[in-house]
Amino acid sequence: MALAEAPAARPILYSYWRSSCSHRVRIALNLKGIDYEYKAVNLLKGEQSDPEFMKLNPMKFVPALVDGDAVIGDSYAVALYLEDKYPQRPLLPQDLKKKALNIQVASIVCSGIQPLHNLTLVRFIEQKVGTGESIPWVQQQIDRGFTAVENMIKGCAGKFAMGDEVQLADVFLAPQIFAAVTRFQIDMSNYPTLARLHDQYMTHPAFEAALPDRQPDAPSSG
Ligand SMILES: N[C@@H](CCC(=O)N[C@@H](CS)C(=O)NCC(=O)O)C(=O)O
Repeated sequence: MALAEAPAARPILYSYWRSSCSHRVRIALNLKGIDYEYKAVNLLKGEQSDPEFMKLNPMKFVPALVDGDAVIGDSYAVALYLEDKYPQRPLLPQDLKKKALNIQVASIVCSGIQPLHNLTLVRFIEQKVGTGESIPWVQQQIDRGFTAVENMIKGCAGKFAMGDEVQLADVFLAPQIFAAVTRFQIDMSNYPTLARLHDQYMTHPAFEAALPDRQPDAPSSG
């Protein structure tokens, strides 16, 4: 007699509602149709420095994903892990040049833009340089990155960044554009392609369900 297999436990996402890095992972999970458990880590209360959480992410950052015995504390690593483990609804194309372009856009967001406006850095500027001084700094970093990405994708973008299918570049661009518009007062008229993508993302179900204000720990939620 065959024994019934125990159902696999759902992956657990450690996330903060407003974190753009967590937002990326929520989009990737939704696109791949993966049901997951949401655990909130309140960055403003310093819960990222809790010793238990630091076992999951020694950098004291969200997100972290726990999938069985896999513990991954970086959004880019999580996206690539999900792509390999859950090949349904691929995020990376077979075409090598298009794949490299996706990875380049994702890298610009996660190493050339977001780290330059993360909470630690913004707090440091506000304390050491002066109140309100972080905003022009953040805007300059986003403008620099968006100028590069706009030029890179304007010739190949369709409905989404790389054509008419959602790909990895979209997973990284959507949260960055959302933060630029809602938190950092970036004038998106300078970036017509990115502005158009933003409108697409706001109405796509997998992206919509990942929006910050739709998360259980969002102040407006529930
Ligand atoms: N490279 C990391 C960066 C993670 C990161 O910067 N997370 C931010 C939120 S988007 C964070 O936890 N910040 C907390 C802090 O700066 O104390 C990733 O992509 O996951």
